[in-house]
Amino acid sequence: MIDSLINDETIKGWIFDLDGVITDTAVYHYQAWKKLADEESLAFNETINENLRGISRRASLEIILAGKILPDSVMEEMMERKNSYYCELLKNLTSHSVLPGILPLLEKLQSKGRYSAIASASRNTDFIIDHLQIRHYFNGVASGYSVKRPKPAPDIFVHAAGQLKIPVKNCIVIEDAEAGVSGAIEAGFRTIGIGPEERVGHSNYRFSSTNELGL
Ligand code: B16
Ligand code: MG
Repeated sequence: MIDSLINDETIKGWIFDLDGVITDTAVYHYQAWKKLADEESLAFNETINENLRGISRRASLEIILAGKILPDSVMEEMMERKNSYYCELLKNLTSHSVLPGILPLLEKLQSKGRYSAIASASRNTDFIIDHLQIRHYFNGVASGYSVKRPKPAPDIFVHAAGQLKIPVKNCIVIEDAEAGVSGAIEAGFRTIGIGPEERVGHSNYRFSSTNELGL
């Protein structure tokens, strides 16, 4: 199925989510949030972590706080602390940390003359793509700094399509998060979901894992 999408001349722009599609930093997010949560005696486990997929740092903290109201300055300090733990873990990323199937897909797209961009909620996007050594595949990079409204707002995908100068209807978005797929659909993109039916079953095309993208 992926080959027919690559060969589809109406799909000129390919917009990739980062965490969960290009690399798996979710495990580092989990470890960093867990450390913060333990320090603050807040409940945190893998199930709560699953709800943080694709959403912003602030929205993630709000979920972990579970209704607890704190001054903005305290929240800012917590987000910074979590990010410092996370950035320390990100130093483990290398060119081998790209998920299976992604490099063959990026190479095929490049050889076909398609354009690719990243659309990630992460403010660490540049650091991550440089550590993965994949920047040369992309004609655009949209990150957590590019737009005001985070996913599930469609803004980041529209921004990435704008960087590629390709209309939304001629782009496809690859996402692992429910919020990401919903945002892309709202803007009129075609979508490829990576993951289980319960999470990304609303995408146009679905693959259980990135492995299947390289076939
Ligand atoms: P940061 P994506 C998202 O990346 C993650 O999935 C999400 O868990 C994280 O909270 C968000 O980036 C912000 O990340 O704290 O590094 O700015 O899936 O949109 O590539
Ligand atoms: Mg993601």
